[in-house]
This record gives sequence, structure tokens and C-alpha cells, in this order.
Amino acid sequence: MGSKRLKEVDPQVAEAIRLETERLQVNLELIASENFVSEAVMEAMSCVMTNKYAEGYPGRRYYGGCQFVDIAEELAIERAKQLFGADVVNVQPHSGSQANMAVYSALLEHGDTILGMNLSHGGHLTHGSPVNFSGMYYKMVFYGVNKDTEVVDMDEVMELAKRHNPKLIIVGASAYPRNFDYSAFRKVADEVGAVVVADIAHPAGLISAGVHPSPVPHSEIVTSTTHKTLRGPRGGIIMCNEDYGKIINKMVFPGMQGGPLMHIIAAKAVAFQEALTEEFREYAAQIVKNAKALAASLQRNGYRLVSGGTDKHMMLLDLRETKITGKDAEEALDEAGITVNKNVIPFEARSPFVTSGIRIGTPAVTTRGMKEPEMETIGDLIARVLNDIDRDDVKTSVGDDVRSLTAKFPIYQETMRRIS
Ligand code: DSN
Repeated sequence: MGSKRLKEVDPQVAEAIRLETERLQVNLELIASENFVSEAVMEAMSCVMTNKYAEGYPGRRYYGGCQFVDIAEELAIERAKQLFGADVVNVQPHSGSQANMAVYSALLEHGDTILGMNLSHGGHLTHGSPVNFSGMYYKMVFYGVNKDTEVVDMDEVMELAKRHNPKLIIVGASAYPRNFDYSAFRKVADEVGAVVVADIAHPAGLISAGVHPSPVPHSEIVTSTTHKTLRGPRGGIIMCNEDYGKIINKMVFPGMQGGPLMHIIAAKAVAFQEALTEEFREYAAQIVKNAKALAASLQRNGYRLVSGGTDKHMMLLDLRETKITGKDAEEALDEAGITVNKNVIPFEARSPFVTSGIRIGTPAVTTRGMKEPEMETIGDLIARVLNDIDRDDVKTSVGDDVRSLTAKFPIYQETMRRIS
């Protein structure tokens, strides 16, 4: 077996990794679904548990030699239960999409009706996009935001539920800057006999820290990713009450997946341990304070935010009044070292490849220690680029300011030393 370092075995991949590490250091990462995991989480992700087949669950595996990976999985489960107050936790889904697929498959027959959030109002691909399994296999009905308030209209949700009798209501979004009223969704579901599945992929870290309302008391099932505000490795998780534990576990394995990724499960355990600390609770609260400060800065600069602001870690900038497209804004900001993604806004007129909005989030910049004063500066930097989107000198000058700012908040220094 070779014991050579990566840069000796594969200098091209090693260099790509070094460049990516440098990009994270010098750029401002404002993609709402991204974050920076700790060195400890990365250590677990790259550990020998990647070698292990462990089909089954702790204590009930189809392979020998699972006694140590069992420890990691049991720790991940127990910590997730503690974090979210859930009865049953499955930490094996490889991703949020697989988590949702397992839940739908466990609860529904093909052709059954799901009520989910309209994609163009912030919903997720797995909440019914026609090009996704959810839209292909199930009959989707969508709720959305009110045109005036740009907030989910619970009267509309109730009316749709009564009209279409969904078996499952999915509550969650990828680009909705406001909190969901989980208890109101519970009432709607009870009225029509539906199951509530909350997809908390985006706010999971905020929920675990108590700075965002929890859907756990109001939902039969909760799905999430582990790598967004929760700041763990890329992956999924499902939580549910005792009534659903058996069918969910059975659908994840053997229903949907084979061998679990034990190194990732070990890293999930580490991330959950970090999320149980007071330091993480302060971090999560700071994410929201930062989002509010950044929103205020953008508004002071004359930009409009969908729904007028944010309750959580992200906001949607509505560019319709500026004539700039989301695509142009994403590209121009990228040239200045500011990373965001173009995003459709409610009642969008442009295609998803062009869009009239950009989505901006604060989890990653908060991880590197930035606070409200830096958010005010970032709002100004974004506005400088967008106000003069065709001027290369402005992008260059903003790029210099971005590098000066990020240099004061170093990340991954240990990783950089190791791989350079
Ligand atoms: N693609 C993710 C996001 O950016 O929100 C959701 O899965």
C-alpha cells in the first residue's frame, strides 16, 4: 500500500484542493447553504472509517468488525436526539435529497398527493420539481407566498389542503427568508389527516441552538442536511417520532441505500458535539444578527429585499428595479471575490438560469468570526459592484477591499500549512 502524500500521488488534484482552500480564505463566501466545517470535522471525514462496510444499524450489522463504527453511529444518534429533542434519529442518509426520498417512499404510494412550497417561491427541488423524483412520482400541489407580503399565506395553505387532500405536507425551503409557522401547518394537516414533514436543511443549526422555532413538536417527521447552518459534513439525517421509526429506518436501509458512509457518520457525530456547546449557540445567534445587519446595510444602499428582510440566515435581493439580472449580479460579484448565487424570486418573470434575484447568506462569514460591523461593510461592497456593474475598475477596487477584509479573519490555516 502506498504511503505517499496526495501531492506526490496526484499533483493535479492536490493543486485543485490547494487553490480551493485559498479561494475560501480570500473570498467572501455568502452562499446561504454553505459553511466551513471545523478541522476536527474534516479529520473525522478523512478517517479510516471510509473503508468499512456496515450495512444495517448499530448492533445489527450484516458485516463483522463493526464494533468501532457502531460507537461513532451511536454517538451521532444520541447527540442528534439531544440537539433536536427527537425520539428516533437516522444518521445514514447520504444527503438531504435521499432523506426526503426515503420519507416519501416510506409513507406514500406513487401518485399520492404532496402539498409543498412552490419552487419559484423558495421551495426545494425535492419538494415537487417536475424534473425531480418528487415531481415525477407524486402528484404535487404547491403553496406559495402572498404577492403583497411575500410571506406564506396560511389561509391559502388551508384552502389548498382542503381542496386536494394531500397525504403529506412538506414544510421547508431553500430560499425563503422568513420563519415557518409550524403549528399552523400542524392545524392544516390535522384538518385533512395529512402527515407533516419538516425539511429543516437550511435552518437546522439555528433550530438546534434555539434561535429559530423548532418543528419537532409539530411534525411527525423532520429531515435535514447536516452541512448548512449545522456546520457538519455533507450529508442527511431523518428524525421522527416512535410511530414512524421502524418504517423510516427500513426505508433508508435496505430500502434506499446500501452501506452507510461511516467516516461521514463519524464526522456528523463530531459536528453534533460541537453544536451542543454554548459557543455554537452563540454562533447561531450571531448568524441571525449578521443576516439582519447585512439586510439593513443593503436596504440603506437602496436595494429591495423579498419580504422586506429576514428572520434567519439568508435574504433574497430583488433586482427587478435595477434591470440587472441575477446572473449578471452573480458573475460581477464573483469577479470581485464575493460568492453568491442567482436565485428566482417569487412571481419571477425570468428563467432559473437568468433570474431577477440573488440569495445571500451569513453562515460562512459568521464562522470566520465576522460580526455586524463587517456585515455593514459587506452590504456596501455588494452595492458598489451592483451600482456600477459594468465598471471593471470598481470590481478590482472592491476585490482589493474584500481581500483586506478576509485577511483579518483567517480560516483553515492548519489545513493550508499541511497541504502547501
Ligand atoms: N442546493 C441547496 C441550496 O443551495 O439551498 C439545497 O439543497
